[in-house]
Amino acid sequence: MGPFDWSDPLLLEGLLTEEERAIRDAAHEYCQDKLQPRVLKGFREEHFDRTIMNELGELGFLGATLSTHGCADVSYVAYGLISREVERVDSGYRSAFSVQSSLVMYPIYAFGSQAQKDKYLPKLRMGEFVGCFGLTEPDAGSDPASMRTKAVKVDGGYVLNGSKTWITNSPLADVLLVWAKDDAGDIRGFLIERGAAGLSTPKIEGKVSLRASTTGMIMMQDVFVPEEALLPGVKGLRGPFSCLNNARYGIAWGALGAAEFCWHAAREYTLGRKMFGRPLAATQLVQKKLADMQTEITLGLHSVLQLGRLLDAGQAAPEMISLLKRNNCGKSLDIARVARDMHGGNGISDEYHVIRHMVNLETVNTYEGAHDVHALILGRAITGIAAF
Ligand code: TGC
Ligand code: FAD
Repeated sequence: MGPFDWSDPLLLEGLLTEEERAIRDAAHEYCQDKLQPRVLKGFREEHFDRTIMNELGELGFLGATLSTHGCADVSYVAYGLISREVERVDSGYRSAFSVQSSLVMYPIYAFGSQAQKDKYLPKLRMGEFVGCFGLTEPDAGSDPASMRTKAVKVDGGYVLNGSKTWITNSPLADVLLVWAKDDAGDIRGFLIERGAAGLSTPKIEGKVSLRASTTGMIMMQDVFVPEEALLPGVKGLRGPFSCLNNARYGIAWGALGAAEFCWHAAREYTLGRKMFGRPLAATQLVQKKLADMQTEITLGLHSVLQLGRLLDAGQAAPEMISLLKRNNCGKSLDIARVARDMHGGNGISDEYHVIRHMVNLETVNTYEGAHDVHALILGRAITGIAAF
């Protein structure tokens, strides 16, 4: 029999390639050295530091799975490992990484014209431009097919009217990918640039979750965009959902990074904290909680590694992504809540970080398809009946 590593029980490390380990190590070092020291201020002041995008760009992390315009062309597993390291610090920082990579660069790469790719990908890759993804509307969240935003064909382009809400980075974005219905009622993607007349992007204030990430609306009143703003390569919900596949996969890794932070923090805290004359970690209840966390994190990590390998081999199905987005977010949220409890009163202080992860994971469990909506996607696959 071999040795047992409590922090990597089923030896995930040995299943990664040398390149994946190197990327993971670079991401870990950057996140711990440069992001962790900034996160408390960002969270307290509800502020996203824009320079983080430039830093992520310089490291080659933005749009890293893409293979043109200087992008790094790394495996989906490597992309997941970066996501895990970023979210080990904060889900809001991982949001910025996901949106730019999977929800803005990927659709331009997959569905854009050559001119759109040449114009936007180099700038987005370096974080010189920030992008955002506008799908959700005030009355169309889980059911984006019911969106009201319209793009009416006019001479030389389109006129857009409507509103999007809960849009990560919309107040900062230089380029906004907005999904709207055309004259035929088909959903199409439009790249709107900041400064377009009739466009505004108010910030949503007062979030209790994901405070280190900027979230806003996109208001469009007779916004004219030229013909070249239309993403030519896709029509229908397949467009936004194809992007969501990638982002949801990254979140399935990322949420576990936050859970790992909480698990390690709970272990250290209960080893150091003495109550009734002995460390809390010497009690059966605490050890059971730590063992439950270890078990769920380990199962989640190995599952998402397998999913990454399937994506790299072109064999993944959207339902597989739903299964793990749902499981890993839900389990991570449970772990963060238990870790918060194990810290006692200190657990509600942001200086211990667990409550920040806990409130962040509430959003992560909801966006990119709410926990129950992914159950319904799986339910449809199991029964053949859509129960939405
Ligand atoms: P449905 O009939 O299932 O499908 C319509 C068309 O879309 C195709 N499709 C997919 N294509 C690729 N990948 C997928 N995962 C796909 N799922 C569906 C499908 O084949 C069909 O194509 P076609 O050619 O036959 O028309 O559509 P529905 O309206 O019944 O969908 C229901 C449901 C619940 C599955 C869907 O609406 C859903 O997933 N809702 C959740 C909404 C959501 O996830 N919103 C996310 C907004 S973005 C966000 O949250 C970003 S947060 C970012 C951050 O900060 O990290
Ligand atoms: P609703 O759809 O109203 O759902 C409310 C509840 O009802 C949920 O629990 C849901 O599971 C449940 N429910 C819904 N339908 C059913 C059903 N048929 N049966 C049973 N239960 C059901 N969107 C973007 O487009 N781009 C972004 O960048 C983005 N960033 C976000 C950032 C933050 C901080 C947040 C909070 C959200 C963001 N979103 C973004 C929006 C996010 O995707 C939506 O909030 C999410 O899809 C859920 O939609 P909703 O909020 O309208 O909830």
